[in-house]
Amino acid sequence: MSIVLHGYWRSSASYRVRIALNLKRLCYEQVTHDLRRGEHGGALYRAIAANGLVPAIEVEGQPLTQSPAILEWLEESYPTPPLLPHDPMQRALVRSMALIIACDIHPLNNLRVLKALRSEFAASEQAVQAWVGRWMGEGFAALERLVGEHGKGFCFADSPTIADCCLIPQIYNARRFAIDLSAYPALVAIDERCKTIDAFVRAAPEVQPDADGAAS
Ligand SMILES: N[C@@H](CCC(=O)N[C@@H](CS)C(=O)NCC(=O)O)C(=O)O
Repeated sequence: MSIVLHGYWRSSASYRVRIALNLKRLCYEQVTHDLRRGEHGGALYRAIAANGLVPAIEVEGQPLTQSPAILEWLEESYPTPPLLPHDPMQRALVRSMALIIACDIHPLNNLRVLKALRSEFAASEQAVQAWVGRWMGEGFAALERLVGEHGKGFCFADSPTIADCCLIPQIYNARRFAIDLSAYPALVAIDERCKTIDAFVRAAPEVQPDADGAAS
């Protein structure tokens, strides 16, 4: 099965998919779209990704966007190792943790939203920083509580799930924005644990082929 991942090294939504592909031990080709240069908005990429955002994958030429949908497709197509528990309520709990990040935090702090705050609403860098911190703080507080209730080393129980695939990139984003993580010790502990797991290490932004270390 040929899988092409369209992404960008610093894109946290692409990072989610890289982690899951690695956990599933799948080979994939990466095509980069430099978000700083607006390459994701061009007609060529829009022909693949109607929403003009990364990531998208192409599976045998069939495009698929939205990282949560991609993670679900991976789980259904490659069930081993599982990234969702077996029990329906437990599966829903894991999804709800993943969606705190993918629905409640990330869309509010996305590049195009921050750009609009600056250019259309005259927000200062200080205001943008406060905005990012506000939504990340609310989401992380909820997750910290849920991990306390359900986690045993990872977001849910004792092995990585799609919630961890979403959490680790969001912590990476938080550090980029210098968000104070001291109120979320359970989340930071998961991040530390994942730094010892090859699938997470190989998915990290700084080791991607398109990583250039520049600010975006
Ligand atoms: N809901 C989408 C979000 C995708 C998304 O927002 N990707 C970001 C990078 S992490 C992007 O392409 N941003 C470009 C922009 O905002 O202009 C997903 O989970 O795949």
